[in-house]
Amino acid sequence: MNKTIFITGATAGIGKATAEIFAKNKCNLIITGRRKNKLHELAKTLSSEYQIEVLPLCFDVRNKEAVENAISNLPSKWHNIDVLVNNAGLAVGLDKIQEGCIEDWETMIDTNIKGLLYVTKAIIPIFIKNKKGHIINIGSTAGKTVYEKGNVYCATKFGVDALSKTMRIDLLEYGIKVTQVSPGAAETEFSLVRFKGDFEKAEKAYDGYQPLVAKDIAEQVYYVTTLPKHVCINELEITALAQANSTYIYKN
Ligand code: NDP
Ligand code: 8X3
Repeated sequence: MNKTIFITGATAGIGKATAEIFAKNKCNLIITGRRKNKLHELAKTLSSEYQIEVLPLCFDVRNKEAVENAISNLPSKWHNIDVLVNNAGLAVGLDKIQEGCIEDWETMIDTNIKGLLYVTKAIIPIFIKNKKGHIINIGSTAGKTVYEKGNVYCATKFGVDALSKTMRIDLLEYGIKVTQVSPGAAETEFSLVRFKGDFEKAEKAYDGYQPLVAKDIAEQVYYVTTLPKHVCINELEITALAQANSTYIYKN
């Protein structure tokens, strides 16, 4: 039977590439994001190209009621979810702590931590009922080593790291897998969002080295779902060849 994969933040970047690779492998998809047009366009393309079923759900992960409504109203044929990919997330701003913008901080905390928790809380009962499930949290190298001006974004990804580890422990008794996939710099819309639409600044983030692309991460997300039932990868950290961690990138 085809697997069903629930992916948050599938309108761009890593989430979109993840949807594409699972679609290629004949999985049915529930894809989410705030940009309705992009979401519906992707659903249409993937369902016709790969003859799979795709359910687009448009909501903001920061909106607790919207998350609960979307998931509690899933048609029964969509209850057989195998994998949740908690991917929706962002950095907003790159400022020293003393110069940071509180609104930016709140957006990151509300999306990267609280949003991930709302979605996870709504999906876990389905996994427990089905006696199977796999949660894949997209962390970051920023959740392993802090860097200058990374402050609140790093804090949210350190938070995701702690949540991934504790989810793994708490869900042991239900046989639910938890994997954290922690990418380094990947060229997506991430920097454009971080720099609030400033293309020049966004492009500079990838000057002088070859960064990862979304597909590099998506392939690893797919890989961790292909292992035997008794095998769980708890953690994968993936960087470009030129990047050792958050602070060391070899640039020419
Ligand atoms: P993109 O900006 O390309 O994609 C982010 C996705 O998240 C979009 O689909 C966006 O959809 C969705 N999203 C953002 N905020 C919300 C929200 N409030 N509600 C619902 N969906 C939301 O970035 P990436 O693909 O690079 O980022 C994906 C994940 O990877 C993030 O968690 C990021 O922190 C992490 N990451 C990225 C790295 C990188 O260098 N690119 C490295 C390490 C980790 P929409 O706008 O339509 O809502
Ligand atoms: C994204 C990678 O280094 O820009 O999580 O924070 S970084």
